[in-house]
Amino acid sequence: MTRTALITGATSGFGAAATRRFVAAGWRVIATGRRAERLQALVDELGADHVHAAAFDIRDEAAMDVALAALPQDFRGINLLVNNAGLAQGTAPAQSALLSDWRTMIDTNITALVTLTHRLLPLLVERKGAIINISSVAGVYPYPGGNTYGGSKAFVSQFSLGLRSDLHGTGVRVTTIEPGMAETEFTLVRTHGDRQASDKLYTGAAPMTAEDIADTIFYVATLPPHLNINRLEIMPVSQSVAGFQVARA
Ligand code: NDP
Ligand code: 8X3
Repeated sequence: MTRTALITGATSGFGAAATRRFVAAGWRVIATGRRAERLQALVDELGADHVHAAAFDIRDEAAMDVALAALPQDFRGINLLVNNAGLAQGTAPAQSALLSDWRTMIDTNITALVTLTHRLLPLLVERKGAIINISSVAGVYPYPGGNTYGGSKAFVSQFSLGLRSDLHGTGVRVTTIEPGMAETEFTLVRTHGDRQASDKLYTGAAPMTAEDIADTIFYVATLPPHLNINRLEIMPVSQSVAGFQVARA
């Protein structure tokens, strides 16, 4: 039986790679994101039988409802929700960060994620489906400039564990994936479009690729139904966690 995944943030990075990975395995994918032309390119590449493009700003609750109501019949039986859309904005310390950046991260990484999850939970329970939430190592380990981004991802990880508790006995699986550094448009977005800064971060660092994370998402989604990975932390070998810092007078 063909299974259907709704993957948010499919216009780029992990979401686009995951869309390709799931379709290659015969799934149908509802691909979301704001950049409609990129979603259309996925439809053109992978076929309208396999990909349905739903272009909307995930922070816009009314637009989300319109998109869900407009799903074609073949794409209505959602088995898997991949909450991937998200972003970091800024690398400044908290005391000089922009409040508008913080609000954008909270609205996208937290509020939109819980809203979509709330909308789809009844269907996922009915279908004994699964939820995969994309968190980050930034939600587990603090680093300078991580402030609200890390906080928003800590929410995602803890929300996932809470969902798992509440969904006990329903057969619905919930996993949070906590990736480290992966080369996508993430740093371009974080730096408000600084290509040099993005290239500098990844050059020579052997970061993970979007395909690495897509494969991980697919692995989690296709485990035997009696297994649930609660949280999965994954980093490139080149990245590790450093210790404490001490300020001296
Ligand atoms: P990209 O910037 O390449 O992709 C982010 C995706 O999120 C895009 O498709 C973007 O679509 C979508 N998105 C962002 N804001 C909105 C919005 N308001 N409405 C709809 N869609 C939105 O980054 P990644 O693929 O790297 O990031 C995917 C997830 O992985 C994020 O949650 C990120 O925090 C997380 N992550 C990334 C890591 C990394 O090192 N790359 C490591 C750990 C976690 P569009 O702009 O078209 O709307
Ligand atoms: C982003 C991962 O390592 O850049 O979520 O903080 S990292």
